[in-house]
Amino acid sequence: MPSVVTVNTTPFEGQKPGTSGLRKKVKVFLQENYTENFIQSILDANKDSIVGSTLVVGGDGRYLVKEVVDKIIKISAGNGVGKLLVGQNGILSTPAVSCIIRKYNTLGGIVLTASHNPGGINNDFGIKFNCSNGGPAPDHTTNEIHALTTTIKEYKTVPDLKCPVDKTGIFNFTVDSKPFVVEVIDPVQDYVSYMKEIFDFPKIKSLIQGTEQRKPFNVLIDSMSGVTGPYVQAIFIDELGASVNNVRRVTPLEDFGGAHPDPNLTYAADLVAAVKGGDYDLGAAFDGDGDRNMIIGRGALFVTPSDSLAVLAAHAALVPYFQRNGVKGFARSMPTAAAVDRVAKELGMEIFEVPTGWKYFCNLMDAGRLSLCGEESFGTGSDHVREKDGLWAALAWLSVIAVTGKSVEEILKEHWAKYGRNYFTRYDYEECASDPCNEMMTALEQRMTAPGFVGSSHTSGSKTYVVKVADNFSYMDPIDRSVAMKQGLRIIFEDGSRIVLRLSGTGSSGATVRLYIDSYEAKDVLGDAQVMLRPLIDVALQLSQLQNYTGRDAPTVIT
Ligand code: VG1
Ligand code: CO
Repeated sequence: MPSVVTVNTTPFEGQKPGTSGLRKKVKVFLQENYTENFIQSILDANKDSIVGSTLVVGGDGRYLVKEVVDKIIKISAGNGVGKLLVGQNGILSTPAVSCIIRKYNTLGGIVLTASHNPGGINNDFGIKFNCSNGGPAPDHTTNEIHALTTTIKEYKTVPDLKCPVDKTGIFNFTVDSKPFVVEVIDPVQDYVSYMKEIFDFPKIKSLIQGTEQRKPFNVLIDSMSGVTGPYVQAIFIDELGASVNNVRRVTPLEDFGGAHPDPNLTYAADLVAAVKGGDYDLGAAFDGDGDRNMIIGRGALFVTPSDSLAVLAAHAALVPYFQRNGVKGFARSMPTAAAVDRVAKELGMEIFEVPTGWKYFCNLMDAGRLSLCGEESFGTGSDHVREKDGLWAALAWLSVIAVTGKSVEEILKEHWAKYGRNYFTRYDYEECASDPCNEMMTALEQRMTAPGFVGSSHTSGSKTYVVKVADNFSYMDPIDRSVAMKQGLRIIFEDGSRIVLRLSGTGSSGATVRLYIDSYEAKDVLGDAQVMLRPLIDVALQLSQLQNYTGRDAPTVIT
């Protein structure tokens, strides 16, 4: 009979979860006891309810997922967990983990992913804990996990417990006379049947297959060699009748084929080129763990995530899930352009502005005040789960198209004509040196908060902007009244235009600077965002001295 072994260990520095879990280079996780320490600390943070509990375990298929699943099985057994629901081969998308936690009322789940960061031995890995509501652990829980990692002395494991995860089935073990169960589950089944409840699949199917009156709506769906491949095959090919020519990169690869599994115009450039050059009506791509999405229309017309959220909010009533459950409110992260705010106003709906990171939406959803929300970083979702959900977003767009009979372009242009347009762009400067970036943020904050800054004028070309508000964003959760401070520097001008600057909390080394710019136009809605926003970008670069501090004269990624 396998039995529990207690292993002595010492703390590692820096096991502090960021915007979405602990993300480091694979080689960091490969250090002896590094991964074990963090898993033990997750279980210790739940120590009052861990014995006999059920947890969900799965990841995005990247390098190290299988090895870490095996460690989690052994350490869970060592800590008295009753049952694990493990995705076959360790595969579960992030939204699927959230769906399964909620469906089976588990204590939570452990998600193995570094999301949109590259994979492989020389790249990134990540571990995230989700709570019983299916959502990413809130700050007080991740702070507790981090505190535990700084004092850890031992972990408990069952080294002799061998559990294959390459086939579905129920595996019963007895560990020191107590039962321990591993159920290896089909990664897609629960999620796919949930999507069939949320959306009208027959309607989307007839859109994709066409009818006697209408030619098929030709989609190109790109899984970027991430975890959504099997979900895309099950949904688009098996359920919705698309052909293999409608999907690409649907086999999950440990290194994502060497690519950056991030669905944006830079890293999904080949999807953009394929849609531009081909006869496609809609293109969609998802990130490594399946929570992000990019939507483009015919000719590769780009839908900014901020607009995507607003369009879906305006059409939410067309989705069967919302018809049954009602639409209760909208939200966006602070850097996300305020397009959805205008829809909320029109519909008389509550709207919330939260810090960056999906965890900040979840309390509002649990309290029944939020149905639909999004982030400018290609995250869109609803209260059907407690993660953003890439495939959900693509299906939501297809639903709107199926019901209205309009193209992506018509939908977007009609939206702008009605509500006006929030031009938006984000500049990312990836993997800069940390110290100068921190200095830049400190210097800018000092300048912004010095007397006289509010009211000051800033000119670029023919445009002059007058500062109305300048602060480091802080947020009080309306439900539990917890406060998140220092969530990004923002300068809001008299005309409503905004400059936001923050440092990424998902990188695994160095610093990534994100500069967000947005500006509203009521009438002039058909311009090019980069041209329209140029004066404001110049003001932001002048004010922040970003090029001096980072030594970069151009961003790594422009969205
Ligand atoms: C980024 C995005 C944020 C998103 C987070 C996790 O965080 O800006 O909006 O919630 O990634 O997304 P940061 O701190 O790097 O800006 V994912 O797809 O990595 O789970
Ligand atoms: Co992701």
